[in-house]
Amino acid sequence: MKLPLRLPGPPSLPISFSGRLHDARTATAVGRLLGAAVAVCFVTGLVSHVLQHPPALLANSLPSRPSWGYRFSQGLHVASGIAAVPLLLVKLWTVYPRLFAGPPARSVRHALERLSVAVLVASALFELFSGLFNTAQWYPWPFSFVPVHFAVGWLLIGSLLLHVAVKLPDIAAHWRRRSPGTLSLPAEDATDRRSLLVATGAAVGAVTLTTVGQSLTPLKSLDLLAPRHPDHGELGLPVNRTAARAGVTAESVRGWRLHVGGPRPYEITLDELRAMPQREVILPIACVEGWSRSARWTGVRVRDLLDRAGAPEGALIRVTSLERHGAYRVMVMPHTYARDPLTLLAVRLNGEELPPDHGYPARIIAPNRPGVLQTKWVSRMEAL
Ligand SMILES: Nc1nc2c(c(=O)[nH]1)N[C@H]1C(S)=C(S)[C@@H](COP(=O)(O)O)O[C@H]1N2
Ligand SMILES: [Mo]
Repeated sequence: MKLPLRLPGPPSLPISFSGRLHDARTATAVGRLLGAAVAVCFVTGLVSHVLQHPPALLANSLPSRPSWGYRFSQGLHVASGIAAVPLLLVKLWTVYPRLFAGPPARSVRHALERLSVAVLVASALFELFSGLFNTAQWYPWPFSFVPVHFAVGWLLIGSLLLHVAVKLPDIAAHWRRRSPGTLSLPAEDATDRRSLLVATGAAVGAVTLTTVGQSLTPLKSLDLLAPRHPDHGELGLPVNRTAARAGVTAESVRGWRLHVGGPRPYEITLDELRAMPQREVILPIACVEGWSRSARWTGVRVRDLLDRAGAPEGALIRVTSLERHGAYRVMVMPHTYARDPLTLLAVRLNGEELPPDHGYPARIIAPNRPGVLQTKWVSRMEAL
């Protein structure tokens, strides 16, 4: 059946949309799923931001456990963002007649409401697509991804809360299966709505199953649409930035020494580092872009290296890479990570000497930290 859509009150609409399922009931049903996905994405995004760029207050007290924490939260961030894409498209399809309904503004209140919806739609599209492009390491824009994605995230959550508040009466009326009184819709539409929701659920299931294997490794064989496959890469671990791209050459690692700064600074060669007590840990690399993979690392505990330099227990540690340029050349490590017995300066990966692309001669591996902070080609460590 045709369902004419008309907004109440004068003046009458210059355009009139008609069609099925462009109604509040469908919009609410899809909207609550989308809202849940966006909420999960926002919270896990905040976790990621705080772990990567800790505010001064938390700078030296972030938890290094659970060791899989970041892997889990970032996997969820990317999975919920991907799941939100089909949900957003269906939601926009259900409401688009209203987006183009005239007149543009009936009152100041109405104008503000439409403005907030415009901000909501624009920020949602921006967040989901910029995030999706980021998982593919594709940056077709002139700005820096992290600060802009973070700022627009707040815009999105703010306009979403405002939208939910404005629509609360509609949401309340349509939340449960049976719409009360005049709001109830003909039976044929209920079947259509069910089909639409089933199809939407199938789309969400399909995009999730074909991408989530990039971090949920038991499902890695289904990983058809994910930009990364967790198995691809030397020694079964993906490589983001190769030694060649970082400008780290055989020349630049020749005669490598590790400088450890503190009250009793010292330098050691790779052979001396290998002669120190070696530990083995199983820890994941969890890239902010969504892929993650566990591996077996062997090396010296960072805290043993620091103790030898007399570094104070609570000091922040600055780690510097051989790499000449690049945003991840210098990394600061809170003492909670530096003192964790799982945190190593690793020299071996999965039983083999570290290959150049994985950070030869030595790299950091720490629990519950974003991949970008697992510094490769380490040359210097100092207590601040
Ligand atoms: N020095 C340095 N270390 C680095 C990077 C880098 O660009 N330079 N990339 C980081 C990123 S983004 C990730 S996800 C991890 C894991 O990348 P890998 O698998 O290429 O080692 O290494 C990190 N360590
Ligand atoms: Mo990364």
